[in-house]
Amino acid sequence: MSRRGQHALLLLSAVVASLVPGSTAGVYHIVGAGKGWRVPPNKTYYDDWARTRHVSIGDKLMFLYRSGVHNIVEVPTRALFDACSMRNITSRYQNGPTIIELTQPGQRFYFCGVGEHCEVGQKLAINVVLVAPPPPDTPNSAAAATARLSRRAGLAAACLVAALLMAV
Ligand SMILES: [Cu+2]
Repeated sequence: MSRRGQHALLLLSAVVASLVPGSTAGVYHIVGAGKGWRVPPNKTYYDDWARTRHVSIGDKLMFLYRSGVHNIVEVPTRALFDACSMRNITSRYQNGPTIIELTQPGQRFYFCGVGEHCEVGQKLAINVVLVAPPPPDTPNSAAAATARLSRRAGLAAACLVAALLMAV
């Protein structure tokens, strides 16, 4: 990807982050930030990214990649994840970009099933935590409206990023 493309992606990540209030569920996390979902520059790239994120139930992971170049497989255990083993896949996604909604607490394990991409670090382990309920005095209608707005903004940003990925 060109430098310009990377900068635009970073900018869009920031835009998405700023549109989504931190206290409500439904935050979009662009996996790998400006790099998207690809063979990373180093083996700990996605680990390092995950460490900076607080991911809770109702949030979405956005994997930005081109169909056919990368994919996403999910495995149920750390052992399978560590071994990049596709013997027991629970989900597979291959039409990029992919948005995965996180509906359960606990560890989730994803990696790319193409070639040796997992072995060189295209893998993501993420811990999904329960989010505290909103304070009782929060007006429900306002919270719901905010959530709807966030979702729309996130989707719009995802479409923009996807278009950008195809263009560069
Ligand atoms: Cu890949």
